[in-house]
Parts: sequence; C-alpha cells; structure tokens
Amino acid sequence: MNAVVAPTSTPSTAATVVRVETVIVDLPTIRPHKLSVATMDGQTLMLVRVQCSDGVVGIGEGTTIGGLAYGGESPEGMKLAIDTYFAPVMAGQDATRVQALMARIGRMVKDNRFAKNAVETALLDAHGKRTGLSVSELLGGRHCDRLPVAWTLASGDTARDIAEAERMLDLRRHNVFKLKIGARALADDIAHVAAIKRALGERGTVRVDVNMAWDDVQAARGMAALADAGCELVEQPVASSAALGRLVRRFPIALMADESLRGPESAFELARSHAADVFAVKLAQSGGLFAAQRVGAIADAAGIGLYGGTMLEGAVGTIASAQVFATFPNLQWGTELFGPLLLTEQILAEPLDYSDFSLEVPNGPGLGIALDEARVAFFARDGLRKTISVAR
Ligand code: MUC
Ligand code: MG
Repeated sequence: MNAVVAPTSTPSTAATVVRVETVIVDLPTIRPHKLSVATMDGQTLMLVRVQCSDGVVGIGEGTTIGGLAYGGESPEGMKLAIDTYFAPVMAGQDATRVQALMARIGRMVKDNRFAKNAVETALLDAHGKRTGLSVSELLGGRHCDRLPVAWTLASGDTARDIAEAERMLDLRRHNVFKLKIGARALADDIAHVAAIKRALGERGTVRVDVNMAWDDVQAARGMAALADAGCELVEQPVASSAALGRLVRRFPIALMADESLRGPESAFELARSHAADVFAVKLAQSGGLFAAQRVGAIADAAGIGLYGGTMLEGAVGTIASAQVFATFPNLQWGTELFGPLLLTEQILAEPLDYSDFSLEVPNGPGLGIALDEARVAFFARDGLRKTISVAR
C-alpha cells in the first residue's frame, strides 16, 4: 500500500489531509456475470483511505467492469493515479472544504473521473464523520431512507435466469429485472427476453441493457420486438449519443442513456438534443458525488427520468451512490444498487440491509458503514489470502 505523508508545516485549519492510501481488493462473483463487453468471474475494488489531522479517516471506492473493457479507467490505473498524482496535491490541504479540495485536484489532474469520485467519496465520508452527518445530509438532505433495487440477470442461460428471478421474488429482494443482451444474435436475445417476461408475468418488470452492441438497424428491429415482448426499457442499445437521438420516441419503450453519460456536460448535450427518456446516473461516470447531483438536476430540468446506476461497485461505492440517490427529488426508475450481492464475500463490519425489494440508506455519520479491516487485508491483492495459498 502506498502513502503520501503531509509536510510538517500545514495550514492552521481544523483538519488537514495527512495521508492518502490505496489498496486493491479482489473478490469472486457468485456466478459468471455476462455483459456484451466482458464476462466477469470476479470484481476488483480499489479502496482509498484519506486520513486527516483530527484523526478522522474517510473511505472511498473506485471500481470498473471487466478491467478496461467498459471504460477508460481500471482499478490499477486509479491506484496509480491517486498514489502518484492526487496524494501529493491533497497532502496538507484543508480536508473540511471538500469542494475546494476537489477543485484543486481538478486543476492538477484532468479526466480520471472514477478516481476523482473515489477520493471525493472518502473526503465526504471523513467530513460526515467529523460533523456527525450522513453524506446525504451533507449533500442537502435525503428524500427517502430506502431505495428500490433492480437485479441483473446475466448468467447467459434463459432457464438459469428464470430460476434466479424466481428466487429473488421469493426472497422479496428484487422484482425489477435487467437483462444483459447484445452478445448473441438479435433473434436469440429477443427470444431470451420474451421467455423471461412470459415466465414472470405481472410479478416482475423486465428491462434490457445492450451495452452499445447494436447498430442503428439492429436497434430499430430490436426495440420494436422488445416492446412487443413486454420489455419496458432499453439501456444504451447503440454507442453514440447521435444514434440514441435517432431512436428515441420511435417505439413504445423507454430509452435510457448510460455509457453516453460522462458527467454534467454530456448530460446537458443529451438533454439539449432530446436523445434519451431516462438517464442512468453513475457516480464514477459523472466524476463524483456533486457532479452526479448536477446530472440529476439537468435531467429534472429537461423532464428526463432518473435511474440510479451502478458500476457493480462493492459496498463502499454502492453506499456512496445510495447516499446521493437518496437526495434526488425524482428517481422515477429506481436503482440497480445490487453490486455487493454479486460478490461471494462481504467486507463490511455490519451487512447492508437488502429487504422488501429495496436497500436501506445508512443513517450514521459519513457513509454510515465500516470496513472489516481483517477481511480487507485478507482479500487485498498480494494480501493474506495469497500468502496462505502460496504456503499450502
Ligand atoms: C451497466 O452497463 O449498466 C449495471 C448492472 C450490470 O449488471 O452491469 C452494470 C453496468
Ligand atoms: Mg448500462
């Protein structure tokens, strides 16, 4: 684990950043998770800790999907960027002025939205712990204490997906299902979606995420057929915002932008060109918690629906997202904050509450969660687990 220690002469503010540490944690998934861009057998979390001069430590997370298969940042790249470039810029700075510190980082570090989100999360967690307020209260106050959570069916097998959906309904954990399609022939994908919707009937709603796999013609055929199959929403069927704009409102099915949304500027452009009915807001893609709130505000102003998206984060990133989404006045399409449930191992001292088709937004100071440090050390890359298996 790398660290940068602040110089001894620090400004006379109440709390300054004294140490920034990062660690990579590798966790297995409960089953292969198949997207059109990658098949995931595990998830890699980049955790960042920001230690402050008042003794408070904030935590944040940066996670991607399939390494670099989904976007331009990887967990390893985030660690490198934070250790090498963020930490020296943060050392000795006022930790209580989060927006000012993030602006300072922004002047020295271009792009790197995922890494910025992880660091901003840690600073807000620390400031919440310092002030006794939850992150959602720091961000203006929450509208709700629980968020609806969709589950993604992505085993690649129709019968297995139906069985998985039935189990989620029995457990009362999820009744909104997102299906990952786009890797197979269009007709196979449509048959898969139609079979799942038929099996669930009115007990569950079905949406799909194509992860940009279709061209215009496939998308037009696909959206018409999906609407007929009873699917209520299509997420990012095509790659570009212009192509999204050519599809929107042509079919009786909602169109959601995901990969096209890369922060407030792109949100504004999508809204200006009427290219989507719904925005999947993700903290990492937005570039942080404040930026995600701005994306939400742009959607609201443009009459675009909101959905709380995930980069399949572990518990820290998931709860950072929940704290932000709880502040949204409108969240018409709920959330998909199920990331921790896709992992076989949990790394929190207390488990999250997923019940009644929703996730509880913790109410304690900061993120309102604590890491189980022994488990983090065990699952850290090159950590105890590796030492034990090498020794065997
Ligand atoms: C995405 O593209 O939305 C969200 C759920 C899931 O299974 O993958 C993510 C990424
Ligand atoms: Mg998506």
